This record gives sequence, C-alpha cells and structure tokens, in this order.
Amino acid sequence: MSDTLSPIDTAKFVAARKALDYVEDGMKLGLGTGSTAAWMVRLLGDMVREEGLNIIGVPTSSRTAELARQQGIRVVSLDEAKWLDLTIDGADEFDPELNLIKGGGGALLQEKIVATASDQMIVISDVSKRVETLGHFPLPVEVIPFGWQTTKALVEETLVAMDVLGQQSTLRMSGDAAYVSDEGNHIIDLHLQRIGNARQLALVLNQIPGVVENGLFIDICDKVIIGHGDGRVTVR
Ligand code: ABF
Repeated sequence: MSDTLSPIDTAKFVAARKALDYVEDGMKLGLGTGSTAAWMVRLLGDMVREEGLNIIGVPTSSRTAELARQQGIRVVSLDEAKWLDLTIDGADEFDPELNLIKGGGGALLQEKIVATASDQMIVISDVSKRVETLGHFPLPVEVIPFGWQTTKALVEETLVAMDVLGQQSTLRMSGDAAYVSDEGNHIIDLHLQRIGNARQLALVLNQIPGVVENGLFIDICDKVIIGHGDGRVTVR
C-alpha cells in the first residue's frame, strides 16, 4: 500500500503501522488526532475486523471518534474507560528528550488528558518533526473565549517577562471566524522559534487565568516511532 504514497505519507503510514505492534488484545487505547493518527485508526480497524481483537478506543477528538466508529472500533468516553493501557498519537515536534509540541490539529486539550490517563504514550511521526529544540512550530495555547484578548495580552506579557524569543502570538482562525475546539475554546498560536525552557514555559502558561492548556507535552511521551520516506522505521 505504501508504494503508491508520497514520501511524507509513506513515512506517516509506516510509523502508524509499526505502532500497532504494541497493541494487544483486550487493550483500552487512546486514539490520537491528525493524519498520522488517522492511518493508525484505519489500520487498527483492519486488525479489529480481520483478527477479531477486543479493543476499546477513547478518541481525542470528534474527528477521530467518527473515523474510529466508521472502522468498527468500539468507542467509549474516557470517563467510561477510566484508565488506558496505551495512547498512540501524532505530534508537531519532538525533541531528544521526547518532549513534544502538539495541537497543530486543534485537539491538544483532549490529547493531553487522554495521554496523561494512559500507562504509556507512543508518538507516531514522520522524520521532519524531529528537532533539537522545540519551538519552530508555533506553540498552541487553548484559551476560553471569555476575555480571550485579555488572556492573549497576558500571555504575551508573560513571554516578555520570561525573555522568550519572538513574542508574537496569533488567534487561530477557521475561515473568517475564530477556530473553536471540541471543548468550545479558542487557540492562540505562539510564534517563538526556540523554547529554551519548555518545562518552565508549560507550567507558567497554565497559571494564566483564561488559559486552559498548552501544547507542550513534557514527560508524557514514552516512545517515538519515526517513519522515513523510504519506508524505514526507527524507534526512539
Ligand atoms: C495531532 O495532529 C496533533 O497534536 C498534531 O498537532 C497533529 C499532527 O498531525 P499530522 O499527523 O497530520 O502531521 O497529533
């Protein structure tokens, strides 16, 4: 199947396929969001249908919930599942310590809650997302709509106080309107270029009233499966 794909899609596909080596019958799985995670959900659906695996899936977005149901995967809420064996999700960037930026797809809040409620989190990624230092990809911050401009200003002030490079921030749009997440919130993207102390920034951002969550995933990811355009896979 990967023969007909572009190099980038081949990389995503092979990473997603490799992740299924870690799936066992009877597992409760967190199902990520994004194009790489969508490959994983489709391939998991094949496994469930062909091998009769008993898998319970907790999706990280309404998009993934719909796809998983279409694939015949049993979908339950996190509250029903309570705790998960494994979450498999994509990312926007990962560094050598396996810290991540996530949320480019707008689902960071549910993604972080689900990954944190899992014994293990595996990220599936094409090789282009590997970086030495996080921050080139804009860092998403989910904020409640009430007073979002004030929250945005406070976030910018905080970045200045922390001396984080490139303090520009933008409200994420969907056409002419502000993007609205599955939880009814907006997203502010921080264009930082380089995040020197991601752990500290993640903590400080979440102290600002109006901020619900940020896209820095620190000490959450256990393993990254990296797909390459030539079909090779490496595991970190
Ligand atoms: C989700 O989808 C996100 O956290 C990340 O923003 C995005 C990655 O998308 P893709 O797999 O399409 O590159 O995993």
